[in-house]
Amino acid sequence: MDDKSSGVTIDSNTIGYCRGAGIYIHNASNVAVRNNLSYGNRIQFELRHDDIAPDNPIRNLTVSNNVFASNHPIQVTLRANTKDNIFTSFGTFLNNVYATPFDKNDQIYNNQYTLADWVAKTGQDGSSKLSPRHYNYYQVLSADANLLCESTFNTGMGCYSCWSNDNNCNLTWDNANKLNGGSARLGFNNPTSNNGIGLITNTFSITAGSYYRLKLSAISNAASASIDQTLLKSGGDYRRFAPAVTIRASTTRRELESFFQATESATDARFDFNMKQTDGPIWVDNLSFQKVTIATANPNDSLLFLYNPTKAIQTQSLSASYVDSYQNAYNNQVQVKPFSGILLYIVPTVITGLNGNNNQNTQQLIYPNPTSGVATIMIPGNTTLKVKDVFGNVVMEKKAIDSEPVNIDLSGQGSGIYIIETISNNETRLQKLILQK
Ligand SMILES: [Ca+2]
Repeated sequence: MDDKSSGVTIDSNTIGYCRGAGIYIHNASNVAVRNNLSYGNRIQFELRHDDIAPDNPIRNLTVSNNVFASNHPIQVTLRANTKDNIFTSFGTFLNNVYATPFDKNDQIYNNQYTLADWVAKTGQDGSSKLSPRHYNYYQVLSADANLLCESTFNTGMGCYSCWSNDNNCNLTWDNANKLNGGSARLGFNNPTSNNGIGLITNTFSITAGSYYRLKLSAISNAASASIDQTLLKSGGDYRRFAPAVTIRASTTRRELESFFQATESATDARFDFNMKQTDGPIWVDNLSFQKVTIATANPNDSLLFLYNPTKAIQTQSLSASYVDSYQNAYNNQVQVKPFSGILLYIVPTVITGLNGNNNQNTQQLIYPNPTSGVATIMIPGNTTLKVKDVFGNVVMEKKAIDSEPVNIDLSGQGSGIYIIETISNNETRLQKLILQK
């Protein structure tokens, strides 16, 4: 809806794969946006008020029962840029789904803010929901050692330091089990203003073009604390070696994960975590920065986007278990209404062990299966995983330390059946994985 539009209803549309915004409200007011599915666009829903029609701010919208779903980390689910920034006057928002299935941090608004931040800004959307499922866009195939001098903070602070504009930062080791045992507490003495404050790591080497994964657990005093994560040169011009990634900590613990691709090689890189004094203190734990080899996900392995362009209900059979944006389950088929779309999210299916020894408590999940190359396997920690061909030859072996998804890349192997053998607590389990290239 462009300049000075008013009195329009946008109802029951399906919009997908646009290079710009799926639904765009530009200097318009009194618009109802309801029952739409906006998926896989560069921006799913955008509100903009600018100098083209400065006297026509975004007002009296009714935005309800829409699904705004991104299928790539760079896509924006919700964007609002307005001249007056009077978010509370945008109108009524309720029962929407803001889905970022490939962003586990659930940063739905301008890719920096959570749904809770949006609710706080607008007073709306309190009934709205996030993605019913999350998937790894960056599938980690292997990870090198932690480049940071401390990870667990269980015995001290290692070699971290802090900075602030007014030399009042206060970095202390907190052993009060704020996260997991000891943690790093970044605060300040006598807050001076809204000046920045930062946590600085040790220096390490990085390689141009390589990917790196940053993981941390965080909790903050503020309901929504903005943290800019910056990979930069330690000293000199302090130039950045990758675009900064902003994450949000809150009063409830969050597990945060970000990926960076180094733009150049350096032996003096470091990480800074920058925040505002007014958002502090913040506690950080389980911090790691690792060089990783990755594959990127094909969204179509996890998400099924269907559109029915006919006047009759269409029935689509399903080869896997799915849920829709509202957590409704679909196992064998889904019916799509005339001229309507639906977005389904795959639910990893349990593969019955070939030895018939499945224990309900330790079921292992694998998806996609069949796979065209990379598959993700959910296994408990301390597990050795072997991939064997049908002749029993080991084509890959991995050791999982943590209880986190393990990704295997079989794109260099031939199509066919592979056996996934996992050994955990002296129990050997076998699963079948089909590779279809
Ligand atoms: Ca700890």
